[in-house]
Amino acid sequence: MPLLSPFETSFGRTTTRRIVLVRADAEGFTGWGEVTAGESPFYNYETPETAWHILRDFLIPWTLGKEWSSPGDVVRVFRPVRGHYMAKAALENALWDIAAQQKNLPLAKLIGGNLQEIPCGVSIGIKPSIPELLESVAREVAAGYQRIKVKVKPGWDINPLDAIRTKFPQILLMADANSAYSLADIEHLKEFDRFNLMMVEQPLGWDDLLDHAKLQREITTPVCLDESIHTTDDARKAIDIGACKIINIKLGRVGGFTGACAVHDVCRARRIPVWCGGMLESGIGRAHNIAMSALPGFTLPGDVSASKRYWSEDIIEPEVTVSAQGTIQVPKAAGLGFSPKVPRIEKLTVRKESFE
Ligand code: OSB
Ligand code: MG
Repeated sequence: MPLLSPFETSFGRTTTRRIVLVRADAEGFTGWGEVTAGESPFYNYETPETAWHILRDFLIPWTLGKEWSSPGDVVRVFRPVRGHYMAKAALENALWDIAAQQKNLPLAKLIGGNLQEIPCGVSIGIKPSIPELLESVAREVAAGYQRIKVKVKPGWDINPLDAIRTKFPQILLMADANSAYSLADIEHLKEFDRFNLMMVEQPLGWDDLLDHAKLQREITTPVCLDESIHTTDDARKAIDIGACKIINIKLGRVGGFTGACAVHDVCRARRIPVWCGGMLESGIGRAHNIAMSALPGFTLPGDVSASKRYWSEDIIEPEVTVSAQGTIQVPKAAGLGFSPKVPRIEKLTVRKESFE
């Protein structure tokens, strides 16, 4: 699916998404899940190809033809596969979609989410120039988004943040570095403190906790972890050593709804706010993100935004829309609450494999 405009982070530029969808059929119901891995192993080690392999050769054979009392039961069965959280999440989440339809409940309700609407922010990529960045911020603020996140990297940080703060002194603003810095940059990162940022996301190593704790002791801006958090153990350790004050939860990165709810619970018990991250998802992953964001600990605006920011035409109907107040309504219908547009999905399909 070609993105309407390229999205650039400290690790690279995405122009077209290559997405693996999982369709699961059980007892007359159909559930959908999305592998949120990037096209290249630059955010984490997973790609659509690794997910295809792990799903085809391990997770699907272990799931097919079995009886499950809850979709969360697959987590235990998937455990022998180390990591590969995004592959696991796609299949587990498709089963959650089925379970919600079977129980005639909105997916958000089934996982314990009660929010009727969720607060939304946007993630703005690295731009060719500061005027283009400011134009983009102005457009999203005017659209009503409650929080602006900008991608930063060495050479694209102080100046863009300064320009945004000068023009928009009041907005909720944060920066995401996707692991572009190291502890050697600590004096430089201290300069971020003057921009009154809500948080700085994953400034250091993609799998690091300890250095983030050292950094957090030296800066006033709260550190938020993204890449480093996959499990409740990761979250507990990060919080205990002071590596972060906020956690971004991505369904794919934590292996699906069971993991996401568990990380959410650990954070909530320790009064660590969480928010829903995004991976440039199609409507299917986006619908799952909306359901997750209805959990009570998701108190900060997330990176879940309108379909039309990404796609000329999404693969679900209705498309995801955002109100002028920067909120998305959590669907009240059973299951995902959005219908996959199967003919459009078929048209976009370049490879398909069925297992019975
Ligand atoms: O770090 O949050 C991230 C996109 C791809 C990979 C990593 C990240 C992102 C985003 C985009 O920030 C969020 C979105 O709009 O989906
Ligand atoms: Mg991030």
